[in-house]
Amino acid sequence: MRTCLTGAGGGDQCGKCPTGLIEDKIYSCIDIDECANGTHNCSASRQCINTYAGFICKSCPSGYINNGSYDCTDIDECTNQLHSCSSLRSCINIPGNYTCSQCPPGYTNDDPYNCEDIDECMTTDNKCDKLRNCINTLGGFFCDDCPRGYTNNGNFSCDDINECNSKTFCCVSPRTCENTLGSYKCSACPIKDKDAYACEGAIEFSGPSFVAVTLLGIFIGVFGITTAILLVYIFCSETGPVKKKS
Ligand SMILES: [Ca+2]
Ligand SMILES: [Ca+2]
Ligand SMILES: [Ca+2]
Repeated sequence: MRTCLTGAGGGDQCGKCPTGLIEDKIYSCIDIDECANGTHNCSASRQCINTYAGFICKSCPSGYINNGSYDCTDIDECTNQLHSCSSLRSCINIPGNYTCSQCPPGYTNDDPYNCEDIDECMTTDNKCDKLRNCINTLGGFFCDDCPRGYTNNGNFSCDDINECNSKTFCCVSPRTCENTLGSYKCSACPIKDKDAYACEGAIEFSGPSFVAVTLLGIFIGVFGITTAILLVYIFCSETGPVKKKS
């Protein structure tokens, strides 16, 4: 490996060692370990591997691609569509890897890539009035409409309808309307109740509510008296006091 000058002995008479080799004590050339002595130029992410009369840099770790013989370049997984972030999360490129942005409100971030809906109806986030059913949706929830006899008060609560004030009751005179939560009732008859609305012996609609008079007048004109009375009866059954289960 070492060329001596013609006719010369060893020592200074011999030529220089080739690149990557160094002269030892007996005038021969031995390998330099560039990895051990720090004279290699592999980047920090590429491991140095010593070879005879040289060295090589190991391939870049995952998340990087080789940039020439010594360096690495980060792979941008976001712009190259190599990521697994769900459509609800943005891809964020970082050296050697990528990460996904936080999930929008209403979802958990337990999974690094996907978002899982929070069932607010099963948590303390459920602010629905007990009269309104909580309906879970992806990313949120809502409260179902209030039951009969109530109106929605905002997104969560219910307000009782005062049927007596709104004149939508069906009590027949002499019975008067008394508002209750979710309904109304007709005051007690002096002698005997006929049903929920009238007294025994009273003439139907002889002193009816505003609604009954109005409806009856309209319905008689349109449908004739028999059908009209039936329609008013159905209206009162639908909107009147809730029948108690016996
Ligand atoms: Ca990256
Ligand atoms: Ca939800
Ligand atoms: Ca009421």
